Amino acid sequence: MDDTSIEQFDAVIIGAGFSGLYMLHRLRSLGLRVHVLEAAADVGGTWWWNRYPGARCDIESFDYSYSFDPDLEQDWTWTERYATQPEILAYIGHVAERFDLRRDISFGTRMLEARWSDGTAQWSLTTDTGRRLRARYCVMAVGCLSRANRPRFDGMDEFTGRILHTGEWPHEGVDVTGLRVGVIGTGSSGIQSIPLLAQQAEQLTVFQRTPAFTLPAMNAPLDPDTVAAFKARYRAHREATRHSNGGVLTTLAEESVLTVDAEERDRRFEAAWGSGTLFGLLSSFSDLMIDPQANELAAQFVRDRIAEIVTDPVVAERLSPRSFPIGTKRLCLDTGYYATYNRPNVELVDLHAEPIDRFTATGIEVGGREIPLDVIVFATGFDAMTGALLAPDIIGRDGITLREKWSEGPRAYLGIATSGFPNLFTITGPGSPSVLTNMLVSIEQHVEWTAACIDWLEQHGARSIEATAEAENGWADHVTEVAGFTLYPTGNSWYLGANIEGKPRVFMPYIAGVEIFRTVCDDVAANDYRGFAISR
Ligand code: NA7
Repeated sequence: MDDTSIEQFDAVIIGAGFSGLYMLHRLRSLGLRVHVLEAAADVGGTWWWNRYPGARCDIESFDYSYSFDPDLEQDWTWTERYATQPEILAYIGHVAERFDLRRDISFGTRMLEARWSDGTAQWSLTTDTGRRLRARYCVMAVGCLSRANRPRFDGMDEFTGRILHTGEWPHEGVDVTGLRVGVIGTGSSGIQSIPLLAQQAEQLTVFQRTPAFTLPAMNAPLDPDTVAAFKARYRAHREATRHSNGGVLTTLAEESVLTVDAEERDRRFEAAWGSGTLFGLLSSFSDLMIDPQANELAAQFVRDRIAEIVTDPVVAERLSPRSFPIGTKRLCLDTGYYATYNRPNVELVDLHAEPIDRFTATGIEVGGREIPLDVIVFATGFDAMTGALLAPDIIGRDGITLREKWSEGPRAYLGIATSGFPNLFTITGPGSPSVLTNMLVSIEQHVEWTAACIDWLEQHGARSIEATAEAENGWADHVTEVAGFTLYPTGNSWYLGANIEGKPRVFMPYIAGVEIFRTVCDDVAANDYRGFAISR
C-alpha cells in the first residue's frame, strides 16, 4: 500500500459515545480536521450496546446529559426521572444531528492498531476495514465499561439454546415468553433485567456469585411543571454540579453515624432509602465509607429491608450481602428487584453453595443437579476501565505496547496521559474520578481539558506532549493513597479489577471527586502543563 492510501487528519478519536462525540465537537470548533472511528453502527457507545430489558441510567436524567450548550438543555425534554436506554440513545442521536457530527464518523470501523512515530510525531492507525489513518493526536474515548466480560464454563459450546450478554443485547429484542431463562450475574445489569425477564419467562433462575446492595430507584414520569421549573434554574444547577464532588448535588453529612442515637440513624437511613438516589444513603453520615463499624450499620439497614420485602427467609438471607462493606462495590438502583424473588417462577441459586459444574446441551448443572434452560443471559459485566484501552495494539515510543506498559496495572497522569505515548489522551482513564461520579460531568471535564491542551499545543507550535514518568508515578501513588483512606479498596470490585481473573489489583478511579480533580487539572494547565514534557 502506498502513502496515497493514508488518510491524514489532525486528530483521530476512537469511540462515538458521550465522550467521543463531545471531543469531536470541541476539536472541530478549534478548526482541526478530526475523524472518529466507531465499531458500532451508530452513535451512543454504551447506550448503543446495552439494550437488555430494563436498561436505564441510575443518575437522574437532568444530570445525565450534556451541560455545554444551554439551548440544548432547554430544547430537550426528558420524560422520566431515570431515563431508559432508548430515551438516552434518542438524546445522543439528537445531539449528533444538532451538531452535524455523523459526517466525521466512520461507523462499523474498529481501530486495530495505533503506532506512534517519533520521526513524524504522528500516530498511524489501522482498522478492521483495511483503512490507514494518520494524525498528530489520538484520543481514546472508549468508555470505562465497554469490553464485555465473558467468563468460560465447561461445556459451554454444547449448550443448544441461546447465550446472550447484557452488554451486547440483540437489537431486534428477545422475546422470552414461555421460555426457561437463566441469568448469571447480579450486578446492575442483572438487577435491572431480572424483574422484567421474570415477568415474561415461564421460569427464571438467577445464578448469584455475590449478592449486591440495591436501593429502590423511585423512578417516575416527569410532569411538565417539574420540567419547566428545572429548566428555569438549569444554568445554576449545572454550575453547582460542575463544582461538586460526585457530579450530582449531594451533601456529605457532617456527623458520624456513631454519634447519633438509633432513632436519628434510622430516620436518616429511611429518608435516604426513600429518596431513590445512588449517593443519598452513603452521604447520610460522614463516616460510612471510612469506618467499618459505621459502614456495617448502613449495610444492616439494607439487609433489614431485604428481610422485610422477601417473604422466604432463606432466600432473603441468600440475597443479603455480607462479604464486603456497602458501597465498596458499586451500589445499584432497582425497580422491584427484591420483590421479584417472591414470584413462584423465580429461583435463586447461590453459587457458593452450588457452584456451576458445567453447561449441558439443555441447561446448567449446579451442585450435581441440572437446571433446564432455553436461554442463558450473561449479566457478567465488563473488563472495566482498562479493557477497551488494552484491546487494540497501542504502540508507543520504542515499540512498547500499552498492554506491556500497564502489565502491572495502569499508570496515567491525571488519568489522561501516560509516558512513552505522546499525544495520546485517554478520556476518563484510570486515575480520574470517572465511574465514581456522574460520568457526564467527568467526561465534560476531561474533554474540555484535552481540547484546551491541544489548542495550547497548536498555539505554541509544539510537536508533542507527553506525561513524565515522575509525574505519572506520583499521580498513580496519590490515587492509591487517597483510596486507602477509605473502605473502597476492601471490596472485591471491578474498581480494583477483581472481577477479571489475572487482572492486576489497582484501585483505578480517583476518589477525591470532580471538584478537587478539576482544580488539580486546571492548575497543571495554568503552569505550562506541569508534569508533561513538551517538544517543539
Ligand atoms: P457488574 O457490576 O460487574 O456485575 C457482574 C455480575 O456478574 C456480578 O454479580 C459478578 O459477580 C457476576 N459474575 C461475573 N463473573 C462471573 C462468573 N464467572 N460466575 C458467576 N458470576 C459472575 O456488571 P454489570 O453489567 O451488572 O454492571 C456494570 C456497571 O454498568 C454498573 O455498575 C453500572 O455502572 C452500569 P461478582 O460480584 O464478581 O462475584
